[in-house]
Amino acid sequence: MEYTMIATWKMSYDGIGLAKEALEKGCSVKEAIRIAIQNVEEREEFISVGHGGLPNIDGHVQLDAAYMDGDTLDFGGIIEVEDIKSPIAVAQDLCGLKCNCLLSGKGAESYAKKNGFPFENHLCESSKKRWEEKKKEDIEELQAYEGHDTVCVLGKVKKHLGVGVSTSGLFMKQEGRVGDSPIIGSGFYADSLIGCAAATGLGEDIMRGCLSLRVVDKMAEGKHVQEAVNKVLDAHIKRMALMKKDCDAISLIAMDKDGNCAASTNICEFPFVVLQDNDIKLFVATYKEGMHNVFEADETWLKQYKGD
Ligand code: SD4
Repeated sequence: MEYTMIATWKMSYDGIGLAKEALEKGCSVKEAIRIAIQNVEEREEFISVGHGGLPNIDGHVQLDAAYMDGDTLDFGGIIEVEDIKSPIAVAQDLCGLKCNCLLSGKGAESYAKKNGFPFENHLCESSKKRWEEKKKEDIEELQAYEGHDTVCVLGKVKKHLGVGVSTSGLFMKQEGRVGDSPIIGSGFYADSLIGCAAATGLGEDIMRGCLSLRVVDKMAEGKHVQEAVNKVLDAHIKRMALMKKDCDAISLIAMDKDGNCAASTNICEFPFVVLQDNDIKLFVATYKEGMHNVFEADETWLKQYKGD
């Protein structure tokens, strides 16, 4: 397999198509991942990433993004940034720096400005309206977890693995709240000698298990990629149950060093996109009565699916 990609949610389908075109012309894994993620970041209809993203409690769209290079183990990320046009582009630019590769807020924004990255107001009418509606609900509701839509893209070109993520994080999050997405080992991890993984869902529950690194570790132990994601998620759910805590929504994607892909979830249905053997397919991971399953989405499924 010359190149392979796997990405979270149906919304990544078009971006993976664009990445495929670039891969056919010989682009790098880093470029392919950027192309796939930027397609989602730019589109207002995808309300949980980039332009038109879900605002925080004060009505600001604050974005997180990260990138990791599986060959060098370099990573870069930005946390809680406002109005950077493409967060993934800045995260990729930071990836490779020995220090200062993970920047937050004002520091990240001034880095982007200094380095010529474009800015644009991400709080468009649709996100403002969504925020105004939600504001009317009581405070209990405001704190409830909503949404589950970080775009995570894993890629492999020849033997080179990479992973990128981009998100507006939780709807109505507190100012300063950091989710798993820009946190290495939790939201993402890549090692070209083993494999790579990424997570979407409630960041706090993902971080308490450092789930992406644990999936890669399972593969290092010799577990098949599908077994790795299922086992890590099941063990985490079980560990949380010991504390009488319900594990909120979590979905994982992973790829091993040979390009075998897998996904696992604890929600009813989690769609994901795979580019393999020159073919792009939409799959759905399911979770029912403790059992994991994966099927390829067909027309009937697509017609009834309401999410992104
Ligand atoms: C977070 N993992 O900030 C993210 C949420 C997510 O958009 O996946 N949703 O916790």
